[in-house]
Amino acid sequence: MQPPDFRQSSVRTLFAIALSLSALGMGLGCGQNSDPEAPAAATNAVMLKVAPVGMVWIGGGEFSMGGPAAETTIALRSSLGAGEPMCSGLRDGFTDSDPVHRVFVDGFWMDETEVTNDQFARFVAATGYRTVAEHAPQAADFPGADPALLVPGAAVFVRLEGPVTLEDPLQWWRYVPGAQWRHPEGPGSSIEGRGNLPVVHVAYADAEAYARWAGKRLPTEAEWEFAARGGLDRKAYAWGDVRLEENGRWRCNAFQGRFPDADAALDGFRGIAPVRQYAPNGFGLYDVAGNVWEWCSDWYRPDTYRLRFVEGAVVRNPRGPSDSLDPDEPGVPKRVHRGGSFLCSDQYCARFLIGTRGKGAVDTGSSHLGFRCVQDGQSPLVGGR
Ligand SMILES: [Ca+2]
Repeated sequence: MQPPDFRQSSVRTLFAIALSLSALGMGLGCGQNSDPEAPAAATNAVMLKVAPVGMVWIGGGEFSMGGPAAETTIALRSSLGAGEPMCSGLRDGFTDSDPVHRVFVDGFWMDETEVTNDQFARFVAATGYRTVAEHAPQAADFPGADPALLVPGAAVFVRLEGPVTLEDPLQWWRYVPGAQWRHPEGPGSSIEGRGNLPVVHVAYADAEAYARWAGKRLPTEAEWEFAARGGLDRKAYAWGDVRLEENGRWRCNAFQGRFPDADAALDGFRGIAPVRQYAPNGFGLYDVAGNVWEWCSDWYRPDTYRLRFVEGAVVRNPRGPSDSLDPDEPGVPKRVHRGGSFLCSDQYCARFLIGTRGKGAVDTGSSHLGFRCVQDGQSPLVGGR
């Protein structure tokens, strides 16, 4: 039996277990997180004349969205040794990112990197914002729970001392009381000296709040993929069809070795890397594969691409379905994640493949999930997109 993907679980699952509750599917009750001190939404209608700091212009255009191609999946599957664990997508196909279809997106600005701890700290200092992970779960959402256990916290990837079977991700994911963006591994950990690392433990509302404050917004899934492909068409990765390592040069921060206990860190990093450690893609964007997952604004459904596919048609500026449905956790509202994380490998989760998709409950941050923002505006290019 192949392991479930952590993307199929939510912090609800982790927290319910932490409370010894049979409360799967019940909310933490803090997903709304309407901080009265949060700044009002900023308009995105400003017509920009110069490049916003830390952003690059992504000229709009048409592209093939989704994938990977079947031959890529087959080739990666065959590259794994007999009996070696295999990413469920490689084994069964990445069904939720199929079929590949033509999409057009207008131009936009995009953050060169994932939002860092330093950047998020400036937002919090300016607004007093408190993230979802800093709010205690509401007793009303966990009837019968010991009030002493209703404490703020977040899902943390914990390092194991030896090999485990891969059926149960709760062996390496724990709900850690006190874990939040300032304390990524829990109380006692800090972001001191980690200002240039992507911020983590951000729920969707947290990412949205930051984006509003910054006068930006979160990307649609189509914008994210168009940008992440960097102008390459129908390629497996953001850098083309070559693998993650070529002649000793690594392309992104992922996981090498036996998952989840023996990360060989051949790419230079065990865990999250600072931003800008690997070559940017063709549009000048860093870390669109690996490092941390990134929130997109689309609701997640596995049938999105199938429902909007029309042979020969081009879908313009899709914004995703009007609601969410994940058959693995019905009733849990989820948004799309993209890009994979430092935990990705062909053995467990190969979703650093650029066309593939992730998903996550909107009230769930974790220690391998961050975001970057986009901003509407006008092309800085004379006479062009
Ligand atoms: Ca790594």
